Amino acid sequence: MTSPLDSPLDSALVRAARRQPVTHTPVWFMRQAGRSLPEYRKVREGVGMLESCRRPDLVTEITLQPVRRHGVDAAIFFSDIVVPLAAVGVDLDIVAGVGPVVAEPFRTRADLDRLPELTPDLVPDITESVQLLVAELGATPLIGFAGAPFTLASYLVEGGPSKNHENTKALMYGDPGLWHDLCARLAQISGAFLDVQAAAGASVVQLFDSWVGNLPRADYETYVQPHSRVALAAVAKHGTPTIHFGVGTGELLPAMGAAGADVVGVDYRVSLTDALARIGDGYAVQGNLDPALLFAPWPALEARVRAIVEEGRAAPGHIFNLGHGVLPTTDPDVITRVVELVHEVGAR
Ligand code: 1CP
Repeated sequence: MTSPLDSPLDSALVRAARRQPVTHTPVWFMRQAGRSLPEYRKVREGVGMLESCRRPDLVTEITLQPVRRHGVDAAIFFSDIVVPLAAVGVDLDIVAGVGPVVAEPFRTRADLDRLPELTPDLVPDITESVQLLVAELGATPLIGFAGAPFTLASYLVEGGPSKNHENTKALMYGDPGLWHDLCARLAQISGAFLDVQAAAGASVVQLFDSWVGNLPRADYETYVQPHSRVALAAVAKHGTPTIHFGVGTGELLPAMGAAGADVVGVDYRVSLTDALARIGDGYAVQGNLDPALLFAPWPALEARVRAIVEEGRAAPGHIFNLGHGVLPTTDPDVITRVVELVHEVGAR
């Protein structure tokens, strides 16, 4: 919705993140790349997930697919939160239908030796992919991202996806010294991954702390927030706006904002109105349609989209999104229709 000569820094997405006036409510979808698109499944045929994240030809094609198809206001860089861990040498794989699996889970101080610093020379392909994308995207902003220290630690310590995070919590509460050292390493890796993307031209970055909603606020502030603050601060020198998102984080929203975010991501369990009352007007908000509503009959979905856009008008900045990622069986045409509706009712 901008002319090709415009800069992504003048886009509705970047302006909303900076709490500046916008021409319309910007919209993108977490996990818009991959997942539900047939054109994604086609280019991924016979290529492993981790390999596809390291090939600039595939990364650029997959990142652009949802922009072409849906007309969203931003591209999200096609990668995964474990890509920087693999880049520093952690033995892991992304197993289809499972997610990230770590060969030897992290449990002791000796394991820290397997987590060296991330330096840009370890990820030249990421710089190349971002540069190619920024050139292709013109006025459409590219969102870079990384996993936050807590969520990365949960995969390393559990060895893979986990419901209860019991080993992670046992380490955190049982050996706080080791926990803080582990998270300090992860904050460096996460921050450096964001920095590489911002330096190569990403206009916004999002820090995903997907599983941190499993902690009470006081523990979040003690064990997690200082490390997430370091990761987010890594892009301050570029002036890049930051989005901070987690699932089930209703109790943590003010603390996640205070970690140094410009935009607080809100999942679908808390209304934007309640979220704004909790965080105050010092932040923009992103969210928060329930991904399952994309399966509901159009009148029910339409009413909810309109209500969220309306609630968002009271925010100092609102980026329309889901409350978590697109579910794999979502009908892509429904996503396109939601984008059109947000642009129609979100026009200023
Ligand atoms: O083979 C495949 O196609 C694997 C599926 C897949 C894809 C397409 C995985 C495995 N990751 C991705 C890409 C991805 N991952 C993106 C880029 C695309 C986009 O957003 O449009 C992003 C932003 C991520 C981030 C990610 N990976 C998160 C944070 C976001 C969230 O959903 O909370 C997390 C937690 C992961 C881990 C992960 N990677 C893949 C899976 C299936 C999972 C989750 C596993 C679990 O439940 O713990």
